[in-house]
Amino acid sequence: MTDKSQSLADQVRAGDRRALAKAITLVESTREDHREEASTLLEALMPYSGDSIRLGISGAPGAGKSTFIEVFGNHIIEQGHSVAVLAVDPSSAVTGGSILGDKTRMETLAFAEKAFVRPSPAGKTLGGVTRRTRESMLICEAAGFDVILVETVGVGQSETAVADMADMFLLLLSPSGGDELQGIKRGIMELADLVLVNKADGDQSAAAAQTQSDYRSAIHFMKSRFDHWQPPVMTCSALKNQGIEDVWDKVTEFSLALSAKGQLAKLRAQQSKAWMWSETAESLIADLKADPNVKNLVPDLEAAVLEGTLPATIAAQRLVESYKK
Ligand SMILES: Nc1nc2c(ncn2[C@@H]2O[C@H](COP(=O)(O)OP(=O)(O)OP(=O)(O)O)[C@@H](O)[C@H]2O)c(=O)[nH]1
Ligand SMILES: [Mg+2]
Repeated sequence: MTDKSQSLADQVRAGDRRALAKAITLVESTREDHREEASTLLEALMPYSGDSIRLGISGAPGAGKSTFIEVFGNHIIEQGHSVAVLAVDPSSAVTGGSILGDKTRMETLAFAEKAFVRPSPAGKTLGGVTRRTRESMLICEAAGFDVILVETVGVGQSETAVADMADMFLLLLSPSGGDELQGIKRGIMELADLVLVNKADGDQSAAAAQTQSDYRSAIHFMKSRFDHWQPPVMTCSALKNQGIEDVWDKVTEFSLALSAKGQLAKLRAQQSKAWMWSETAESLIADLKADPNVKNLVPDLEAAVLEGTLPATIAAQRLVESYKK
């Protein structure tokens, strides 16, 4: 362990904000020497992580995630907790960082003493972002945050990534007029431990109640993630700050139920194991792609596969064979 990593680890544990931000920047860095430093830092902080409620929050663009997190985060703080907000934002590569807008919507939370709001790095692959987010989560826990909110825009694959690192997955919806299920894929619905219909206010109240009842019937026929938990469907208004308490109560109820049955430890152990394998796969692929022999082969093989003259399976075999030599 280098002195540098150790002293950064100490500062993080002491609750030093700047050290925390620096530590996260370090794990987000793609520089080879930074990776090594990051690993020692993580190893030093690992024993102090894990003592939090990890909550994944997802919803379509405009569902009100940022507005919700602002009021929800403040409520959690009022209950005596401290909250870290991390974002997995696969769209930021395209939009150049919608999270910047988010920060302004989380105005009071971003400046609250017991909150830490971290935008996601822009321009990274989803895999890269989620790897860093998971590590950032551990760092925030070691820094003493006992509630971690991981936010993602619901565009498909990122929900699975977030559910894979959270204890509980909350799906935020807008009220919809009709009875169709907002184009939310069944797979995503099945991830949800709590479905929350936001914007249940003003002239959208009736639509919100309708949406709630539609989802209640839909979810009834789905397999829930945990034996002892039937995902509730609730309504709230982030804008009017209504129903937020009930959501937090449900979250703590879930967390207690999961811990009591020993399911939380089991879930996290499984998540860690899956993480190990996905890390292994990612670094193997990176290593393979950097191999000079492989590099030489790639253009021809890709061209042949694109033209349809070579089956992808055979091309893949050749790449792996040449890597192994
Ligand atoms: N009426 C009403 N409007 C809301 C509510 N929550 C959010 N909104 C509005 O919905 C719009 C989108 O809210 P955001 O919080 O930015 O939504 P988001 O899900 O973070 O959006 P992206 O970050 O773009 O994915 C804003 O104009 C909010 O003011 C609510 O409870 N009621
Ligand atoms: Mg937002």
